[in-house]
Amino acid sequence: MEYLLSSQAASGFENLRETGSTNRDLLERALAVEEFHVLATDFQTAGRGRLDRRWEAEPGSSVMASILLRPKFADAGGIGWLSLLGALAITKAIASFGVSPKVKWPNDVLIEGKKVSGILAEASADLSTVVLGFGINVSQSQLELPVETATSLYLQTGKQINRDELLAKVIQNIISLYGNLAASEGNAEAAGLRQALLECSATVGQQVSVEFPDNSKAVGLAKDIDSGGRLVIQTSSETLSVSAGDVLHLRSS
Ligand code: BT5
Repeated sequence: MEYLLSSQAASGFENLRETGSTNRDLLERALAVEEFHVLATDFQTAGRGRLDRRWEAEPGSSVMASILLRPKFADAGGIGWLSLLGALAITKAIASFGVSPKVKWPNDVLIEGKKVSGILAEASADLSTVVLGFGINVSQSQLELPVETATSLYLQTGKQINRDELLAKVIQNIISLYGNLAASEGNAEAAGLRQALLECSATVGQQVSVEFPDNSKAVGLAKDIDSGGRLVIQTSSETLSVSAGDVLHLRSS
């Protein structure tokens, strides 16, 4: 697969036919590459999700890539926005192919309630670098997808979308949204990022159940996303700001 458009959009670009994880590879190479270097692959044998979960996709069926960022924000809250920034960049890119995606906090892009894309932001040990990795399901049939809750752009549009064109748009959107966030010193409100995200949020305004990494749970109304990218939940007894957890959208009865 040729990635001509994508290589023009990034400051440096490599596509590997196969690797373990583009996030792992780019973190290992963090000191050797420039900001906005992109590593893409046609197949991952150990694709990572959050909390040791897996990202799985058949060879050549999806966009899988990671981009290197070196955030130096005066407002430390900006770091907490990076996976949401990635989700917004993907949402805008996908919308240009005629679908209506939404962002599910903290790192999913959904079309009609099904997951078409997942984002994983990982920092280097010295915190100088953040690698923003993303998988976008492009050409899979339902049988080729790893879980029932997943969908692909092919299933949603009936069209085979060019992966280079899609990845180039995502890279351009990430660089542009990140430029605004950096110019606002990491303040997502001043950068217009918070407003743009709220406009396509599938989560804010919903009754949700949140499962925390320690397996405890909270149920309430998702009210807002705060300056650190945390989900603000109103439960029957308190207001919680959640920085990590899995959200289940509850149907209103
Ligand atoms: C994510 O984690 O959604 C983040 C996925 C990030 C993947 C990219 S690919 C390029 C880069 N390199 C990496 O190694 N990773 C990044 P999480 O929210 O934890 O969701 C993981 C869950 O999504 C799994 O447990 C499955 O239930 C589901 N899943 C796995 N593969 C999927 C797929 N192709 N489409 C939709 N859902 C999937």
